[in-house]
Amino acid sequence: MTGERTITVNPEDVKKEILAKYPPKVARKRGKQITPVSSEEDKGSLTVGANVRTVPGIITQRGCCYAGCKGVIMGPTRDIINLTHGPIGCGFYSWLTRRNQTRPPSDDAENYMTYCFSTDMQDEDIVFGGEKKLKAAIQEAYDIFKPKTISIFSTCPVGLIGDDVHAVAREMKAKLGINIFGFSCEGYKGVSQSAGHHIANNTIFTHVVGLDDTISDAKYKINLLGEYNIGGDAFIIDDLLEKCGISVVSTFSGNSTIDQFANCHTADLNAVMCHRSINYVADMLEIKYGIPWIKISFLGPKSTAQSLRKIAAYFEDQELIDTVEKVIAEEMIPVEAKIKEIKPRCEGKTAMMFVGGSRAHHYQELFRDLGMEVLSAGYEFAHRDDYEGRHVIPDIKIDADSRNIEELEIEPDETRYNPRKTEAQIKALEEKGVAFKEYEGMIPDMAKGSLIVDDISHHETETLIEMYKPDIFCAGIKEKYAVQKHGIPMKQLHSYDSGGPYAVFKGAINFYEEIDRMLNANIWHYLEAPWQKAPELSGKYAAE
Ligand code: CFM
Repeated sequence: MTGERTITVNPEDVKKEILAKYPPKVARKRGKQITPVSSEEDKGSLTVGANVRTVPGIITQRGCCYAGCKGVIMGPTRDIINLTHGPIGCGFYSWLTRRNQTRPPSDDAENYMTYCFSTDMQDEDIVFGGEKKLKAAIQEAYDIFKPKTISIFSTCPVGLIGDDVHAVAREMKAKLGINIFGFSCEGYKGVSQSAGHHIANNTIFTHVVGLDDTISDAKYKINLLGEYNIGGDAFIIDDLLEKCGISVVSTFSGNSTIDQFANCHTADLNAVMCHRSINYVADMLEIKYGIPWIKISFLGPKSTAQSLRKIAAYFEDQELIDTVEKVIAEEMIPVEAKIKEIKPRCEGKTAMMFVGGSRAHHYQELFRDLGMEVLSAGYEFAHRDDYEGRHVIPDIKIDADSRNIEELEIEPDETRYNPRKTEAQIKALEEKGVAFKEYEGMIPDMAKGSLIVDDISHHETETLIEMYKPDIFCAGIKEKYAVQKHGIPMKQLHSYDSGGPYAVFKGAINFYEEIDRMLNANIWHYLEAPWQKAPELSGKYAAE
């Protein structure tokens, strides 16, 4: 799948060097999460240990369950009052810290994203219980804002003292007559924010999806799952889809509203962008309502074109297929021109990326477009299927941490289950290359000589940098300045620093320009310390 091999470092050596610093027990554990890609042929048999506890004492980049639920999945939804039940720090640190943008239709439309709602638990609430305070907070939020939905997020202490947020939600829902529900997303659940994604998926599916059966008369209706509008990505994806004549019923959850979720079961196809965070909703929508899902990616022009073609092929309408081809041809002109301009300045350079649960894979294409090689990549909290492909799901061992996260038993809806395609149609489409319910993961795209590292630590990051010497490193704010101190440009792929959007064709152009600017900025030449330039002083001890 990948082009010419340019990697000269032996990934086995890098792994050995990383593990050499650990005590044997830790080395054994970490060894399972570090996978050298030593040959093209063996890629099919590689495994990457993932979704397991971080070793205590190792500095991880992971977040907590509450962060995955409140910040990631529910964060971009503007018209729900998201109330954090807990000490103020949890609410404060998840307040607008992710660059998910929103565009309310008018100035007076509901938009609570700029507010930070919290019960601000104090010592006495921990000792005597916080339910009363929670009820009062819901009442207060209702009195001031009159929202149509309030949701409650549980933090660690709430689970430890046993406040029943669901009972409070039921009581206040009956009292106020609006939709109120709670998330059991205590920070300590699971091993990372991934647990919070699953809990958010389950809760929204239970309390919101299916509440509004209105079917719009748009011809091609899809849900965009796993796109969070960081830096405005969802805005330009929406523009592109509109240009093609494809309607988005609901986005989970970039630039979204509660009404979109309520109505999402009326779409005819689910297009899944970030598989890790939202595959549960995709599966549940299929089982309950009969909507098939396909994996797509709008990061990189090739993936964008391929994703549009898949969506068009699914609807089996020549008019749509023709429009999509026309749009791709048009959009590719400036993309190709930009690649031609920038590639000579970036070709042969190398990159590394360690991000969340999908971008460390999706962003590789944009670097390859510029003739760059990806030396090493990994996710913080993805599962084995995000590395190895969904075919490994039946082999994944369920451990105590995952057993803690509820799996909903979903049945076909008695009246609304409506398979959008017959089995024969699905088979015919699969023969044409439209794979359903399939994600092949990161491994097929990794080059020979590269190294995959799951849940990377600071020590491992530094060893990789020293041995592979990448030209650019991509991760998040926690790594940014440590990496830059090595004299290596660092691009944040979570927040995009202050840049973006980077999705679809237009965003790809922004990304190429950004990488060019970062790689070729003069500043990096001035980073050599005087003793690195001048010959070292040599001397002798008098005693010798
Ligand atoms: Fe999905 Fe995301 Fe990601 Fe993610 Fe995230 Fe994010 Fe991410 Mo930061 S939902 S897994 S929990 S694509 S916030 S928008 S960038 S770690 S790679």
